[in-house]
Formats: sequence, structure tokens, C-alpha cells
Amino acid sequence: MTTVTLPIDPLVHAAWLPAAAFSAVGSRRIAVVLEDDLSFDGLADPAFSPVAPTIMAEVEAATAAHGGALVDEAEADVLLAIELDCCEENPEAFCFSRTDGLVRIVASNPRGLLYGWFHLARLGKDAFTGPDVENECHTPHTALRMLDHWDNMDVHPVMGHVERGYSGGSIFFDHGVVREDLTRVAQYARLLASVGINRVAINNVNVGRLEMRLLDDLLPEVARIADVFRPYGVTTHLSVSWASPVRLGGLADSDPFNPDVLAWWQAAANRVWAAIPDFGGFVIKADSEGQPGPFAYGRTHADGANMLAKAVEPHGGLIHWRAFVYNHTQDWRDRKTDRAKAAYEHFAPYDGTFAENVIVQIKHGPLDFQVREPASPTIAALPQTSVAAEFQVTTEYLGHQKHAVYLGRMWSQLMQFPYWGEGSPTMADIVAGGHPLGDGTRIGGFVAVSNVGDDVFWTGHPFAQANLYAWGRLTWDPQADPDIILSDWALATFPEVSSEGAAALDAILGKSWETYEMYTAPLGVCFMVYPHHHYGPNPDGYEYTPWGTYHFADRISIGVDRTRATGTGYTDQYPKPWRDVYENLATCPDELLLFFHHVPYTHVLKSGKTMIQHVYDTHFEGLERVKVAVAAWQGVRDEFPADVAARIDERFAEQVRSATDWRDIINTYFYRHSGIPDAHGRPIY
Ligand code: GCW
Repeated sequence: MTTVTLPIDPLVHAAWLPAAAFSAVGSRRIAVVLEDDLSFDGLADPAFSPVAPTIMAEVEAATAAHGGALVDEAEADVLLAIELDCCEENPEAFCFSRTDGLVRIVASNPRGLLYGWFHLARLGKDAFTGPDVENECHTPHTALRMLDHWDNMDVHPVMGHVERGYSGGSIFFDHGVVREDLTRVAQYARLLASVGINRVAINNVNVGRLEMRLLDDLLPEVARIADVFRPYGVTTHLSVSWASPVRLGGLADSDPFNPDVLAWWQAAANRVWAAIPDFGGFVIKADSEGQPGPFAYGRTHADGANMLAKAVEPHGGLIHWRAFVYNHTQDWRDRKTDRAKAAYEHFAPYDGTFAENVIVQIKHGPLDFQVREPASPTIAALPQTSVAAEFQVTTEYLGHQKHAVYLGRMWSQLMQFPYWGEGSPTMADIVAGGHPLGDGTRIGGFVAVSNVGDDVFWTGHPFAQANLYAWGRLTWDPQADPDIILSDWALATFPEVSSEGAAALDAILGKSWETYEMYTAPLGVCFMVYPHHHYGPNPDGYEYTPWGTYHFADRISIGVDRTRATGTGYTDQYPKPWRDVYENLATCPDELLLFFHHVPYTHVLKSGKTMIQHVYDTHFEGLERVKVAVAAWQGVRDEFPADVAARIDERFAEQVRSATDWRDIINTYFYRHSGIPDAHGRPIY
């Protein structure tokens, strides 16, 4: 029995800012009762026993941070018991209770205890003194809650350190090598565990020659990173190149039917798991945007994925095979080819043929992380396949972490999208193995591209930390309220800020996704951005390019006709009722109008406004909302640490500049095409 003291309310969220670890509030003393043997001999799952000492370390750190001292149980006001027991079979689940001055966290595995510890931390002031709670059990919705890093080892000539990274350099790599000092990675592991994230792929899915070596001579370096993640229950994965057997192994080809190719991957897998026994598996972007893949040999994605799956299967490894496959050398004159249809066309026919350890990783929408897309129909089209839905925490098309954009509400909406109509299984259900036509044996989960780098505030914009936080919380519980998650984040991150300050943060960020949508591309029109950079307004930026990203604006009308009746037929990929809801102009939701239909500027929306007037109104209002947010910020900024406040000031200045640009350029574009003035006579150029 070990007893240590903590002040009564010390357990705030983990250190989102380097300085803000556990913050002491109050001074009552508690005793923490740990099981005698927190080394957990005899655990059923020895692979995760490294997590046990972490709990000890967490308790000790929390104590030390508040000058706690050991007290006997008899002297304590409250007892905290952390117990290993078989309350839940799921090794990540935990049960929490608070009765008669005894707070208990019980789990069948140290991983569950760790999540229980952070749950307690989130309860803040109420952790020990809130109302009684009887054995409340918490189980993650899916077993796979992952972040992918698009980190390059060296500075990529075009993409820099981190592809679509807006937070400085990689936390793993620097100048072509794995960083000597992995302190930031250890802090990151702790942040991830504190919100339930359990897997990380450390390198870019666009794999260069240098990164290929992570499978080979640089493997010991990967093992060093895995050693840092392991104590927080985070499993390490690598992105690999389809061409590795050729470029790294010197083979003549990488045909999945060539036995030498399989043998090469088997040897690679043996090496990797010998170095990292709890390694997670490989992520692969094949036949996508120029990356090599099995098409070169006339083979399918299933052929390719299954060959890799065979190589990693003896080790219990996973293959995350990305479904981001489309023709990026399209002819804009061809109105029938529709990039939105591509993932479904490439993957749905092969449902039921993928090996059990293949997870087909599908972007949440049919295009590419735009501010508004419908949920991808491909996610519902593979009942006999494990699927993961892929999101972006990094804000590639959503303001580069220069704009304050909280994405919890967007993700929550998508995760809860009911594919067969109200009350039917959702995206979250499907990725947890609940496809209504599935046999329940296939499971997947949620994966997102990370927004973390070596920036002092981790995420460029300090407010972008809210997205990292929300990603973990929503993947654990997709039904959680994203607004409450936002408040939890604010409290955990800025515990010293007054309730007015916290309320201002909620007001600034709460509807910020909707605000961003208002001043950028309207009504589901996508890609009105500068090609390649994906920042700032450029309405025709992609219009005549080969990327398959068009809106077809002319002097009468705009939008993509994706109907079966007269368009590309994309609506056909949805189950009922959505195939009809989206097909029909009368029932298609306004916010997706231009994603599904090509309509005149004078088309009347359900709101009663014409489409063109809606565009003008939302663009004027969007910028006004940003200005209101800035005013709210200015009212509370002095409560925040000076360096945080200075960074946020700088970001808001850029957001106002950029949102003004968006407003004026989009409005002017629509005005010049339609010739229809704003009903309110506001300035349009
Ligand atoms: O949207 C595109 C990005 C690429 C990215 C690709 C992908 C890693 O612009 O930078 O490449 O998506 O998801 O593979």
C-alpha cells in the first residue's frame, strides 16, 4: 500500500501549454491508494504492462506539483483507489465511482486505469467532491483512435518539414534524422493518452527515399520513438511506400503476385517486429496522386493490400490502406468524370475480398477535407470490410491554423451521420463494426492527420489545440457534445482564466466552423482556393486544372450536377433515403446545394432567399462574426499568458485580413458572373 497526498482539486487536464501542468486549487488532503503491485505481474496482457509505471508517475507528479506529502489514510479527507480488477473485458475501459469519500478507478488493464486517471483529471473541481457516482463505466466507442503525421524526415522541396503542417517542424525528425531529444514526443504521448488516442503513424504517407529507410537501417530510431509512446499506451505505426522492395530492396518489381515481393515484405515485417514487438502496422497511400501502387502490374487494391496483410499477419499487424484514389490528370472539359465518385468505384467492388487485418481508410467526404462535404458513401459501401474514417485535425483547407476554427461540431455531425436515414447506423457505428449488412467481425475506427509540430504552442494557433483535444474525446465517444468538449478544453488549458474568459473562448470558437464556412466557399462549392497552397480565396484556382475539382460557374449558374438524372450519377452511390434526398433539388439540404446541383444564381433556397443573395449575406455576416470574436478576445486577452495573447493577436490580425479578402473576392466573383447586385447595396467590387 502506497499513500501520497494531493490537494483536493489538483487534477486539471494534462499540460496543453508547456507550463500549465497540474494546477493546485484548494488544499484538502487526500490519500491515493494504489494497489500494492502496480508493476502488474501476471497481467493477461503483458504487452501493455509498461503503462503501469506511468500511472505511478502521474500520481507522483501530481503530488509533487502541489507540494503534497504522504499521509496515512486516517489523516486524509478523501481516498482515491486505483485498482486492477475485471470490471470490463475491454482493456481500455474503466469504471469510476465516488461514494462516501472514496473515489475509485477500476479497470482490467493498466491502459484502462490510465484513461480513468485522466477522466478524473477532467472532472476538475468536482473530481473528489461532486455528487455520488455509482460504478459508472466508460468504454471507448472504437478500438482504433489514431493520428497520422504527414512528417517528412528532411525538408521536402515543396512540402517543407510537415506536409500540410502549420505548426513548425516535425516533433520526430530534424535534418534527416530522428531527433536526439524526444522530450516533446513524451509530452505528446501524454497529451494523447489524456484524451484517449492510442495509435500514431509517424511519417508522411507520401514516402520519400529517406523515409523508406525507417524500415531498414533507421529502424532502431523508430524503436526509440516507440519506446517513448509505449508508456502512454500509444502504438507506433509507419507509412510505407509500395515501391520499397524496388527502391530499398533492389528487386526488379513490386508486383504483389511476385513471391519475392511478398518475401521482401515478410522479411521487413520480421525486422520491424523484432525491433518493436508491439508495433502497430503499415499505412499506405498507393496509386494515389502519383504514389506507386499495384495498378502498374494490373493488380487491384485488394491484391496489394492482402499481400501486405499476409506479411504482417503473423505479428498481429494492421495494414491501413488508403482509399484516396482518383484520377488527378483529368480533363476539365470532360463533365462525366467525377472525382467524388472515385473511392467508391475503386473499392466497393472488392468488398469482402480484403484480409481481416486490412483497414480501408476512407476520407470523411468524397473529395478532400473541404469545409462542407457530404459524408462519404464509400464508408457505407463495404459491409464485409474493416473501415476507418479519415479526418484532418490539421486545417489544410480550413485556415492553416491562422484562422480560429474549432472543428468539433463538424466532426460530431459527420460521425453521427445516419447512412440509412434518421435513427439508422451512423458513420461511427459502421467504423466500430456495426454495418447493418456486416457480420460484426470487421472493426475499424477513426484516423486523423495531426496538427502538432515543434511550434512553442504545439499547433501554431494556440486555439487549434482545441481540435487536437476534441479529436481524442470524439473518437472515444462520438456522441459526446462538442460544445461541452470545447468548454472542457478551455478549462483544462487555461485553468487560471476567469469564468468570463472561459465564456469568451466558447463564444469565439463555438460556432467558428460555421463562421469560416460563411466567409469562404459557399453551399458546398469546393476548392475555391489557391492551388497547391490551399489558403486564401481563388475562385477559379482549380477550375481548369487536371485535379477534378470544378464548380462550372458561368453567367447564369454554378455548381456540380451530381444527379443520376442529368449529372455525373454520384447520388447513386448512397443508400436510401440519401440517394433521393440529394438527387432532388427540393429536398437537397441548402448547405450542400452546389455540391449536388448546378443551379441559377436566382434559385430560391429553403430560407426564401435567392442563392446569390445568400452568398452576399453570408459573406458580409461571416466577416462581421470574425470581428465580434476579435472584440470578445480583446475583452479578455489580458487574462491570458502574455506570449499566448501575443500569438493570438497576431493570428486574429491575419484572420481579419484574410476573411476580408475572402468576402470581397467571393462576392465580386459571384457579382461579376451573375451581374446581380446585392439587394442591400453593400460594397462589391
Ligand atoms: O489533399 C491532399 C493534400 C496532400 C495529401 C493528400 C493525401 C499527403 O493536399 O498534401 O498528401 O491529400 O491525403 O494523401
